[in-house]
Amino acid sequence: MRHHKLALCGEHYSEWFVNSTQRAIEKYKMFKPDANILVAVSGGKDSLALWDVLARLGYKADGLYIGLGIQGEIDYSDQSLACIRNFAQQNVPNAQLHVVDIAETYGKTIPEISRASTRGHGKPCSACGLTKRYVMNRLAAERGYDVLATGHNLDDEAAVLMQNTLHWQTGYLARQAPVLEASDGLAKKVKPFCRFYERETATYAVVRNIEYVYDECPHAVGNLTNFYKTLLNQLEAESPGAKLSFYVEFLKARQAGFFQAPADKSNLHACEVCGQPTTAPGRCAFCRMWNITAASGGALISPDAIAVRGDDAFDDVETRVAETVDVSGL
Ligand code: Q46
Ligand code: ZN
Repeated sequence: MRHHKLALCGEHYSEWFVNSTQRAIEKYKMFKPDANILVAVSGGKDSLALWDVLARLGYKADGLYIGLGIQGEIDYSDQSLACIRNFAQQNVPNAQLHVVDIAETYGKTIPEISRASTRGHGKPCSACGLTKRYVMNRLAAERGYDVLATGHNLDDEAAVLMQNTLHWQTGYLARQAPVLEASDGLAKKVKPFCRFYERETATYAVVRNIEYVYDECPHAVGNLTNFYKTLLNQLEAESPGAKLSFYVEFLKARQAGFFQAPADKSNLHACEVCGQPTTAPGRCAFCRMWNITAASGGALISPDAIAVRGDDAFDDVETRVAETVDVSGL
């Protein structure tokens, strides 16, 4: 770790990583020791490492996997779920894993709904982002979680920061933070790894023998965020520590009040179909994209719609239903 001037063996690296995460949790007041945490897991190194670290720190942290139905050359979604289930059995045996399969729950995969809606525009990322945000918020609220944790690392945050800065998106800059407090029915969101370089989370995953999906989602290839990551990596190679400084100094400026969020929250109201907060009149963007109406059933993710699975759940990797897996009995 050049920028920290540290050289550690595997065991001490792991200890340093876990302790640094706890310091970030405390520094940014992410959650208290008794918080009920929902970790959004994709099958990649960051989110699985995060779930692992939170469990090792003694937090009560469950997982949420959203099956997007993205295959590509590597069967991306199936591989991701298999890695997550394997990880959950071995590393967090007392936790729960919620699996929401989008095609089973809403009738189409993400690529299919993207093609069917005007949000497609070639890549399904817009439809995907909207759907993931919705499902995460809604499941966190319906299952009574205090906070939603994601595995965003410093490289992710710095790339988004660069993108928003180059376009002076002051509203987005005001909302880019390690902690977004709960408001108007939206879950509190935290990013405990926001100060770790991507190579640091990857090293932790390797040191802990965590098997994760190495490949990115096939739709991530060539996206703008990756372009900014490449630029920032060039900067970092010339000036070690530049990424961390860019992000941390931004957080200080933000804290000092340099960026103001637009006061659009006052326009939030409940979607007339699903009840989730929205600024759109009538139905929220999610219900409109998925063409969900009161007549078509409305609340598709509800505690009743999620079956609690027994011990055989992990034998059925092809399961396509929204489910909650209790891994404590394995
Ligand atoms: S948005 Fe786009 Fe990601 Fe969804 S379709 Fe894949 S690349 S997974 S973070
Ligand atoms: Zn809605």
